[in-house]
Amino acid sequence: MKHKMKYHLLATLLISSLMMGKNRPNILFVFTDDHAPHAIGAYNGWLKPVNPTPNIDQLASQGMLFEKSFCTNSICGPSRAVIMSGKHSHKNGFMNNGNSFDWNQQIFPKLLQKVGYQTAIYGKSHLKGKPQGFNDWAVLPGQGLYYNPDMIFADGRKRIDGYCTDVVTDLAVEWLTEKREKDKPFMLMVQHKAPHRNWMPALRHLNLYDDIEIPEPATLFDKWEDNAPPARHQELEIDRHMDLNYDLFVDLTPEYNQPASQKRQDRSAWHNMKRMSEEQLTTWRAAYGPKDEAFHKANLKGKELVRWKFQRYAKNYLRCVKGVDESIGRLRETLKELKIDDNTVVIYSSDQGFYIGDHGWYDKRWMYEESLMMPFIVKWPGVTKPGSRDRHLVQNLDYAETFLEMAGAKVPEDMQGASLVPLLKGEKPKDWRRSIYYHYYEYPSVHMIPRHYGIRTNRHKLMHFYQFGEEWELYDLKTDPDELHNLYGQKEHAKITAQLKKQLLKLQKHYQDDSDISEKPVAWQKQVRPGE
Ligand code: SGN
Ligand code: CA
Repeated sequence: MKHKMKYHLLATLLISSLMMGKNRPNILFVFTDDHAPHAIGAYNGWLKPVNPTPNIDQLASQGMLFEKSFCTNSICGPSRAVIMSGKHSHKNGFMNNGNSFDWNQQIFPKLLQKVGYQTAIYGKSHLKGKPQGFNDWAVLPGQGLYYNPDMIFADGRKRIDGYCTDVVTDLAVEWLTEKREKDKPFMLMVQHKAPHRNWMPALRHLNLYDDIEIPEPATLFDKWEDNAPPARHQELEIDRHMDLNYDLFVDLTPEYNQPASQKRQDRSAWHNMKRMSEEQLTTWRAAYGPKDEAFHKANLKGKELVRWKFQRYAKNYLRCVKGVDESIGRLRETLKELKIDDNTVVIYSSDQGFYIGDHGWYDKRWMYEESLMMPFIVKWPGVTKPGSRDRHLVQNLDYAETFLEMAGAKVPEDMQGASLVPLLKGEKPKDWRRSIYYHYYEYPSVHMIPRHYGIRTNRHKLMHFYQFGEEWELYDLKTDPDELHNLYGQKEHAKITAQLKKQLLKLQKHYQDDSDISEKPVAWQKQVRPGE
C-alpha cells in the first residue's frame, strides 16, 4: 500500500513537472532545400569519398539515421505543407508550388504553443502568406536570394547583407542566445535555401573541391530506354537542359542578361548576380574567371561536355552543402555554450532528394529513389542510441506527430502519419506500415514531369503516370536499385503487379485521396526526342 502511494505521488510529480515545461526536450529542426541523402557522408552513397558533410555525419554518429525516409510529393512547398499539417497534399490543400498554404488550418506549431512551447522559424518557408503558430519568425520571400537576401519579418521586409545560409544561422543563434524565454521549451526551425538551384556557394567556398574530381554517378548517361515515355519527355537533363550561363555561371555577370535557354525558367540566376556587392563580385570573378577560361580553351563536345557540366554542377552543389554543414556545426556549438545541448533534440532533414547527375538529371519531382528519399537524422539525448540506423519506412507525413509526442501534446485524430517516437526509442513495432503512398501533381510546369502516383514497399515500387493513358512502371529495388529495368507488363511479374495495385488502391482509400486525376493534356507539352 505504502509503495502504491509513493508511486502515485511520484507519477503526479512527474506529470506536473512535465506540464511546467521541465524535462520536455527542446527541438532544433534544421531543414534544407534539395539536399539529397547521397550527398551526406553518413548515408554512404556514391558521393561519400568527397566527405561532403562532417558535421551532419557527426550528428548521425551521435544519434539515429533513417535509411528509408521518404517524402509524399517530391517538391518544396508541398513537402513543407505535409510537415506542418501531418496530412497528405490532397488534405492540406497545397499540392504544388503554385498553391498558397491555408495558415488557418491545424498545424503542429500551433499545437506546440498550446502546451507551452515557444516556436520560431527562420529561412525558407515557401508556403506564402504570414506564418502562423510562431512566436518569432523571419522568412525569405519565395525562393529567396543567396546573397544579401531580403527577409520578411512580422514588422516588414528588410535586406540583410551576407550569404543566405549564414544570415539564417545568425538569426537562429540570436534567437537562441538573446530572444527566447529561457524557462520554456522550444521548437526552432532553421530552414536554409541551400543547396537549391541556382547553386551559389559562399565566397569562402568558391574554390573548395577545385583540386579533386567528383566521382560520377553510374547512371550519368542513362538513356531511359526501359522507362515509360515520361522519362524521355522531361526537361531536367544536364546535357540538354542545364544552361552553361544560367545554371553554371559560366561567363555570367550581372550585365549579361540574355534570356535563359528555357522559356519556363524564372530569373533567379540573374536576380542573384545583380544582388551582389562589387566586392563580392570581385571575389566571385577571381574564383570563376580562371575556371571559365580553362573551359573555353578545352572546347569540349558531346560526352566530355556533359562530364564538365556535371563537375561544375556537382561542385557548386556540394559547396552550397558545405555552407549548410557549417551552419549545423555553429548551431550545435551554440547549444553547448548555452548548456542546453543535453535537453535538445537535433534533427536534420531536407524537403526532398535530388538528382546529382543520377540518370543524367538535376532537380527532383519523380518517384524514383534519388528524389523520393529525404535525409532524416535525429539526435535525442538519452533516447536515440548513438550511431543507430533505422530501416522502417518513414515519411515527412510523420514529423508533426513525432514533434507532438516529444512535447507530450495530444496528437489529433485527423493527422495521417505515425509518431516516430517508438522508433527513436529503438522499438520495432510489429504493426508498422509496410508501404508508402506518393502523389506528385505539378504538370505542366518547369522541368515537365507529368503527374504520377505510386506505392513503394521494402522491395518494390509501382508508379502510375495517368495523364497520357495507362503508363506504369514497376521496379524490383532489390535486384535493380537504380531502377533501370521496368518490369511492368512482364508475365512473370503479373502476380506482384496485381498485389501492388490492390495495395495501392487500399492506400488511396486509407488516405482518402480523391484528387481529380481526370485532366488529360492532349499531348506532351514540349520537346519530343528525335525518333519518337
Ligand atoms: C525554381 C527552379 C526549378 C525548381 C523549382 C522548384 N528554377 O523554379 O529548377 O524545380 O524552383 O523548386 S530556378 O531557376 O528558379 O532555380 S522547389 O524546391 O522550390 O520546389
Ligand atoms: Ca526543394
